[in-house]
Amino acid sequence: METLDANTLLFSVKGMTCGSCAAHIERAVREVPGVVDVIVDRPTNQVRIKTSSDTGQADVFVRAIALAGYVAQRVAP
Ligand SMILES: [Cu+2]
Repeated sequence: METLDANTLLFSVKGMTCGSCAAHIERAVREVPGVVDVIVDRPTNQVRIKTSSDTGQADVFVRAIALAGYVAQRVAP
């Protein structure tokens, strides 16, 4: 497993039931400015988001994922 760098945020997301949920979340997160990469792992319900700057972004992603219809909680770092 790769290590988390300073600009990578990890979230636990509730409500993903299929691949289109994962795609839906990925699309919503990619619309947030500053996102470099998004990995949605459905088996573990985790969403890993790599950004160009970590500053104050966690709440923005929680909101973006909520607007897509899912509940996200930051788990790390
Ligand atoms: Cu689904």
